[in-house]
Amino acid sequence: MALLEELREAVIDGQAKLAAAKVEEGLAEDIEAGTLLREGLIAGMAQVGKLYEEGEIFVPEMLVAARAMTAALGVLKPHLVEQGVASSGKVAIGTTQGDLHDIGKNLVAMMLEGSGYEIVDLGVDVPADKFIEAIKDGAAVVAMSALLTTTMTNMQLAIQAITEAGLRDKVRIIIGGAPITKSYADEIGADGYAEDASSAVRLVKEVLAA
Ligand code: B1M
Repeated sequence: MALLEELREAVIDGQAKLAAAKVEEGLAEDIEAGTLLREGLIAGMAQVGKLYEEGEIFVPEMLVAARAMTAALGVLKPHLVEQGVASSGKVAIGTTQGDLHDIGKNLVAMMLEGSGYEIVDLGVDVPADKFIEAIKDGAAVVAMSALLTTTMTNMQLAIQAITEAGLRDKVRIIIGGAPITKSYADEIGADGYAEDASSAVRLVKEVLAA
């Protein structure tokens, strides 16, 4: 579909206004929000990652692509959320220490918020003590995101710190992000792993019911 191709190109070229306009155009044409997200925005960003790996683009281009994706996500947000799913529970979410990637984390937060959870967004580069504070403030779930192989290990350190603070049995801890796997979640003692934002919503429901 031409519009999805144009949306991917707008993200790859870092054209924020155009990306947002293409999402609006897609919605007006009744293209599903999930399709615009997966086949437009996420596919465009995957291509950005590939171009970076191949040395065709550099960090500044990745950054403008991220801005374009964020702008387009802002338009998409009200259409992504599930309507009227009554659910309770406070979820503290953050990107792990040393890691500045926040698009995936924001997407997960957005979908959880739309499913009725109260979100405490701790932002990026979140040290263990911030997660601990959030648990003390009543977060029932801690969701950690990592995009770098060098920062995913900080998830384990955060879980250790939460355990040492005597809070491990008060909270469910779930993790996600491109380098994360279920076996890594098991290895570091997390309660679950979600591959994408919609599975994160299902996972939160599951861990809170367990
Ligand atoms: Co960075 N970067 N980056 N980057 N960047 C990657 C991750 C990389 C794979 C690119 C590459 O080499 N192909 C690579 C990591 C390599 C590795 O560790 N193996 C990389 C690198 C190397 C770096 C720097 C080190 C580059 C440098 O400076 N030399 C640097 C590190 C900075 C730091 O964090 N300390 C860096 C910087 C940046 C930017 C700032 C320029 C920018 C981020 C801007 C921002 O986020 N605001 C950026 C970007 C944009 C990327 C890529 C291109 C795109 C990431 C993204 O937003 N994807 C990325 C390549 C790629 O992923 N293909 C790359 C879209 C997003 C929707 O997907 O985040 O995977 P994702 O989230 C998904 C799932 O993973 C899951 O759900 C989301 C929705 O489906 N999920 C969760 C995520 N978090 C979850 C939490 C959960 C559950 C599910 O909780 C339970």
